[in-house]
Amino acid sequence: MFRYLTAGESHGPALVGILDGLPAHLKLDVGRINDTLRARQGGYGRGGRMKIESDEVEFLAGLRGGSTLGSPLAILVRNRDYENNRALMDPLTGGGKPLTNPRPGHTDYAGAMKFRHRDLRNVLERASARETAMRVALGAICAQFLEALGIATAAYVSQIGPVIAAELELVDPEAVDASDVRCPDPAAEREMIAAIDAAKADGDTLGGAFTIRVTGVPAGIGSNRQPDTRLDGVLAGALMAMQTVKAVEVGAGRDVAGRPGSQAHDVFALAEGAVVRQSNRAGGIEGGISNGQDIVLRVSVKPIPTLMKALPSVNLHEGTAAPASIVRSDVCVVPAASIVGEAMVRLAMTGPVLEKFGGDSIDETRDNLERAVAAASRLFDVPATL
Ligand code: EPS
Repeated sequence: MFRYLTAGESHGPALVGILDGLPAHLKLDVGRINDTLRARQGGYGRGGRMKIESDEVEFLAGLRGGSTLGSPLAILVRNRDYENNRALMDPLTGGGKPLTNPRPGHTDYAGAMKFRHRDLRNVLERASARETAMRVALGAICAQFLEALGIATAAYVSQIGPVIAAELELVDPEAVDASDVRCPDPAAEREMIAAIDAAKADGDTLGGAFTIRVTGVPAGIGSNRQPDTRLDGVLAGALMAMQTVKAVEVGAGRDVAGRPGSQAHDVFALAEGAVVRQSNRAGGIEGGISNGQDIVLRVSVKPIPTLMKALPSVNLHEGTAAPASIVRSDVCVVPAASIVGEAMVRLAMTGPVLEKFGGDSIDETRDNLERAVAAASRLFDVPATL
């Protein structure tokens, strides 16, 4: 069984992660993992924290000579900002003036009620999106596993606030990397940056959306066997389990609600003896199973809840009306969220891929995949008389 866990507070000593179930002999390029961590730190609209951090992964277990051993991987990303917050966050002696005014939309209030924390810092430290640095590191490892099987992900920002970019089928990763908002549509990019500047000047924040495409996915990943084995449920669940995410759409998504059936599906046709589709409204998944087309997911995120022009709140200690706590934060995290979303998709794909193809070494997994794909392509290759 493939699984992972993360731990770590935003201003504690480090983030840690365990990834269990990857096959042996997968050569890992650590430089590429660090490149992805750097990409998460970037994006127009980020706040002061990212100037302090310089995220890099350290391997503690499961890797020898750069290759996986088949044992659990244990990794660490240090929080440089811990040095500035030792008095607050030291695991043995940490403490300080409590935060008392919950931010509407943040975990502050619900978490305080749940854990009976009188200091909201005890909630926000784990709720902070700082934690996603570890998800990105773990996802970047899974990316190299998936890539060894020909499966890749690409993401781009398709909306920031009211600015919506042109829908793209083919995304050039270099154009995404070159864009400050990870949007390869230059006209939309300019408007997005202006929208972020305006929100910042107003003490406000902006949400948006990003699109993720998974290519090279063989048919047959996921299952209609049980609700929790359906691939669309697994992927949407993983993406909804990110801070700020409020909606996930697969393929044509919400649009199909208003279409007749004749315009909602992807009809079959034959081209040179092969089964083909002319559209991908299903987003590559039918009945919870990948159908061999690209998987396409659109993810909508809310504006982050820390506003410099604070929203109305209450002081929970004094029982008085008071503005929400203001802590250092970002104006817009959509570009960073697109990197985290890609990580979540990579993590969420890895389990079902391993369930389908198995393998204790990467060669065994690849052999199994090749055999399964070849067998599927021969499935209807029978004499017409049968
Ligand atoms: C973040 C780290 C945080 C915030 C932000 C994202 O750092 P700090 O709280 O020290 O400024 O910049 O967190 C939030 C958006 C949030 O709601 O907590 C990061 O590493 O992505």
